[in-house]
Amino acid sequence: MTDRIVSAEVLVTSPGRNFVALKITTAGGVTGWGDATLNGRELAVASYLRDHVCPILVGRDPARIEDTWQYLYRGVYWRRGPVTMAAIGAVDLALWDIKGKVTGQPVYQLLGGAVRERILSYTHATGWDVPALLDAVDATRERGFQAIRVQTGVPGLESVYGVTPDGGTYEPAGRGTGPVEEVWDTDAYLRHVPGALAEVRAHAGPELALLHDAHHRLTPNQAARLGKALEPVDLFWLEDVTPAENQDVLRRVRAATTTPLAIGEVFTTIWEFQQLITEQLIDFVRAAVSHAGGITHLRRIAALAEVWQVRLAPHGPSDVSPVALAGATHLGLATPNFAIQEYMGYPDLTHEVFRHAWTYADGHLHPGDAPGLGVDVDEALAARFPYEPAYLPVARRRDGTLTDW
Ligand code: KDG
Ligand code: MG
Repeated sequence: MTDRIVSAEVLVTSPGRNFVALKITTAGGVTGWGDATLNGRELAVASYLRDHVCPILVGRDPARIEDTWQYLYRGVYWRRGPVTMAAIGAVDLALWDIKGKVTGQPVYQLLGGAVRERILSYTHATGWDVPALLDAVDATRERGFQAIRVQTGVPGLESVYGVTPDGGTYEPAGRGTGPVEEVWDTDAYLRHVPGALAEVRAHAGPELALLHDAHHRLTPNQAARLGKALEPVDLFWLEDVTPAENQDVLRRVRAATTTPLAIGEVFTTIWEFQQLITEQLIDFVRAAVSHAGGITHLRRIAALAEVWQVRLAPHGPSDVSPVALAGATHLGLATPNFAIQEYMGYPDLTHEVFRHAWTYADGHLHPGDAPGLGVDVDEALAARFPYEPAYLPVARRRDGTLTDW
């Protein structure tokens, strides 16, 4: 018998950081959860959903996931963009959750079943100076991680992406009424990072997978130089070397270095990945299941990538909620060309609000076998933590010019 959607509600909560969740309920009494968190712009997606998407979901058949995706993408005319795609992603995740609960299957079974026993994950180790970074790498290995993203401070700079000077947990979105302004100096970064990462490799030995994120800050020529300089470090990947809107310039980077490149955490559709994949300008696709239109669309991006031997490595920082992380782990378990899942981790309160079947052990994640995505939201607890204004930082060069953060 055909079911129908009777309500779609947006929940904005801040248990340790801001999240936007979508709850879809069917006439049959089944609920599904999606993640619509867009770091620093949360309320824009909440409004897009509440004001424009939720009303037109009511009455639709929740089983028709692909048709709903097309309806919200092609049917809107104003397609693409992070707000639209995060909203579509939330609906898509919630509908897969519902389909899993209705059929009594974990979502990975609906995607064709497991192609591996568990999925490799990486987390972040940071140190303001190299000795602190080496300690952080050791401590992270003790937690079982076999793949670690390493970021370090840069002499002469007071703040650097991914690192806290006091060694505390790094969270990019600062709470407050406006963005923090950071001073950035690419030349200082380029002078420091190859040597620092070489020390990490010498300390860690050859087997540990090391990753590094340049966070969109280099010119193509600088990226080519850095990639070459890092070849002896044998990185698993170098991430977001350039702001990749102009993808032609990446040919220059690719021609200069064999250091593997990971790009695309800010991309939201297959069309933004098309050139990067078909010209083999990247090795890893970094899109998040929440920001890139849900499981339905990320699966399609992975299928295109598979043709060109590019692998899927979804974005998974603290701003990708435990609901979306669940979606990524189900997809990762069932996708042959999945490579690795970022797992930055969450504040304790976040785990209490989002109770999840997915587990972390020994450097790997597993989605669990609960029907659907396997995440339940404690709505009463969530209501105790209302939205708090929070912004990602902005970066300026030493002369005050605004640059990419
Ligand atoms: O919201 C911004 C973060 O998601 C981003 O800075 C994290 O680059 C990131 C990463 O690779 O985790
Ligand atoms: Mg990144």
